[in-house]
Amino acid sequence: MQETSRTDPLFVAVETDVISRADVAGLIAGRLAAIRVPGLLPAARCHAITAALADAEMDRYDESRVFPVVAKFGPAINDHRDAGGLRDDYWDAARSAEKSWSTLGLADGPRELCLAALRAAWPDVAPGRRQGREMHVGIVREINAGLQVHFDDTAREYAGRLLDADVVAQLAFNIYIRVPPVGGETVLWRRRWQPDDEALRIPGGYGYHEAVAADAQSLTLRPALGDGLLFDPRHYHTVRPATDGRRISVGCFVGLTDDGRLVLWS
Ligand SMILES: O=C(O)CCC(=O)C(=O)O
Ligand SMILES: [Fe+2]
Repeated sequence: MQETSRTDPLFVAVETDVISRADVAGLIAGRLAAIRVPGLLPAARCHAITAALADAEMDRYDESRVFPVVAKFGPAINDHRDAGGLRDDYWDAARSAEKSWSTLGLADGPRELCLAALRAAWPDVAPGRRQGREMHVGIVREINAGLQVHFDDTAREYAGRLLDADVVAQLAFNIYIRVPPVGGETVLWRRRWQPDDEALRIPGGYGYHEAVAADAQSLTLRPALGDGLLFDPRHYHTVRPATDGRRISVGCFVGLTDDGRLVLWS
């Protein structure tokens, strides 16, 4: 008998000049795997941000959990998660990131960059709120050595609701403001977490051995400078190491609320 390997025709990326409402809806509905926006941010603006950041103090994700190391600017919810909740030091980190960014002399902060990218598609977009407080939006990450294979799903990672709103779908959004000449690809797999996957967890880490996605259809996306990328982070995904150069992005999570708004957080 002849074996044929079948692929899901819906697990594809669309390329567009501006993110449209239909594409965001399609991504959430599972009609698409990713939305790529080549040149979302002009090269000159990417260079201006990375140049200004050279003078800023970056910190790192908690190195006991996030290895290889990932440098960042601004808080990441997962570094402040405790017993399914968000520790108060998240808010202190958010305030100090905003203060420190304001000294860089740039027109737009990471919050505005993320909001602006989505506003054309979805005018009703705003930072999410938790217990009445506005979440931090826009984390700058330098992921030179790659990521562990992982998924992001706030509904699983936080007890109850992270935000005051009911988030019915979550997306991940990134703009690449510096890209390496080789490596640094984002890989998505057509596979979501299943209970048995826990056997393949990386001890102490945030991710899984790549075998977790073995045999699943995959999509490899190589970001170019200024590109935007939106995908469903419940699909297992990773970033391949940059063998040379630096890979810096500005990104956030995007939630669709039960009343049809988009809310952002980092
Ligand atoms: O940098 C990327 O391309 C993806 C990073 C990631 O894991 C995420 O945004 O959830
Ligand atoms: Fe992720």
